[in-house]
Amino acid sequence: MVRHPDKPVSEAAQPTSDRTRGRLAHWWFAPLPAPPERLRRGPLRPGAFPSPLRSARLTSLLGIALGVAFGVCFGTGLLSHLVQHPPGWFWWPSRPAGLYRVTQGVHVAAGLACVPLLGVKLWSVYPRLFAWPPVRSPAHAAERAGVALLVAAALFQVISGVLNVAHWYAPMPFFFTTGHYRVAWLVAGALLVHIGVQLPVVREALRRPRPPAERRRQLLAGVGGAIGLITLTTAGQTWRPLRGIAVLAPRRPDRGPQGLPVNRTAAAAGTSAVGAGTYRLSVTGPGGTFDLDLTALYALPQHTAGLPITCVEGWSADATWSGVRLADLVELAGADPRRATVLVESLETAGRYRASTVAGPHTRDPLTLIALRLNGAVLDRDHGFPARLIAPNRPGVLQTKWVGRLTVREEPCAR
Ligand SMILES: Nc1nc2c(c(=O)[nH]1)N[C@H]1C(S)=C(S)[C@@H](COP(=O)(O)O)O[C@H]1N2
Ligand SMILES: [Mo]
Repeated sequence: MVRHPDKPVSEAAQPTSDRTRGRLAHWWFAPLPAPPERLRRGPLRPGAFPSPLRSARLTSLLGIALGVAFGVCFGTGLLSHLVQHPPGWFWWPSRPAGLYRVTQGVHVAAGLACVPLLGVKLWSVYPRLFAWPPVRSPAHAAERAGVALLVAAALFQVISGVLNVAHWYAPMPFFFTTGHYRVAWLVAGALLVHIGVQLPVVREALRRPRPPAERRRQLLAGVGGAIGLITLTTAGQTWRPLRGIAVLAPRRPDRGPQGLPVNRTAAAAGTSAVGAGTYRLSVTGPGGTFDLDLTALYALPQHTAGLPITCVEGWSADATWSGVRLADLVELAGADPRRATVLVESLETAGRYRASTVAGPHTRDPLTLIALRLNGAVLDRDHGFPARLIAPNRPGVLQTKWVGRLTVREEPCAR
């Protein structure tokens, strides 16, 4: 909505700054010359889009639903980013153990719900691409540019998110996580401006009496049905009762070695040749450095924890792990687990997820293990044989496999 000043401001009566502002506003809202009428053909002619299904009311309702879905995606996505790249002020608890599973599941579900919402919303407004005149004033041009940016950024988020869930990285010539995170801020900014501009229009559209259009209601029901269907056919990648109908989900929680999906295989990580006899876990702490072989690790008290692997891509799976408590190893290294941070490094020499940091609440949590066994058997190579980290309430990317080295630091005032 572009507001024009009601009356020309009487310049002589204004102080200088007001006068400049008045002139600026005048220029900003000044009508631009309309293009020649003979260009009004095809989609540009009046009445080119006669569908009675389109209405300000429909567009407003879809806009509200999209705003909520994007808000939820932004909040849960920002949280996931903070958990993976925690700034000094950020604190993430280790309990409830399945909390990240819920927040990331909601992130992916809300993102998938955006697919039909965004599709129908764009369908409901695309005739405006051919509005006449194309630009009425500099203010109108800025508004259109803002909407174009919002649409482009929103499409980028939804498409890149779906590609990531589908493990299809070929069409993305950038690192997914960084691109998806940066463009999220672009969407958030453009969306706030868009809401500010469109709020009066939405209020007006929703105040008007509801039209008796039966077909419009069917359209909304169709959008709701599509969202329900997408949710039902993907939720099975994390919620076992629905796994039988998870036709749209690329992962099933029970498919893979030892009944668990694999993110990166040992062959891909170059860790297939690690031998049980030659394996050493190197531990460095305030007390110095020592090595533990598998016999020494099995000689330490063994504990069992039922914890899910929760991939940021949206799949997750419950499993039963057993091995050595990280807190016990921290104590052996001469540090207090209540105040220690542990750098966990993989035998994998390259790769984005070859190391992770375990801080405060996760270090001392008795459920945090250097796991040696999974679901009742020795860890499969693809799940991190001979030893992998598993901790409660952490994204999968931080559950380092093929652990070769622990570096323990005592933090003066870790929470
Ligand atoms: N060293 C190493 N550990 C890793 C990864 C990796 O690429 N390298 N991938 C992580 C990711 S993204 C996930 S989701 C989990 C998956 O564990 P799984 O393959 O045993 O199911 O492992 C994590 N640990
Ligand atoms: Mo992952």
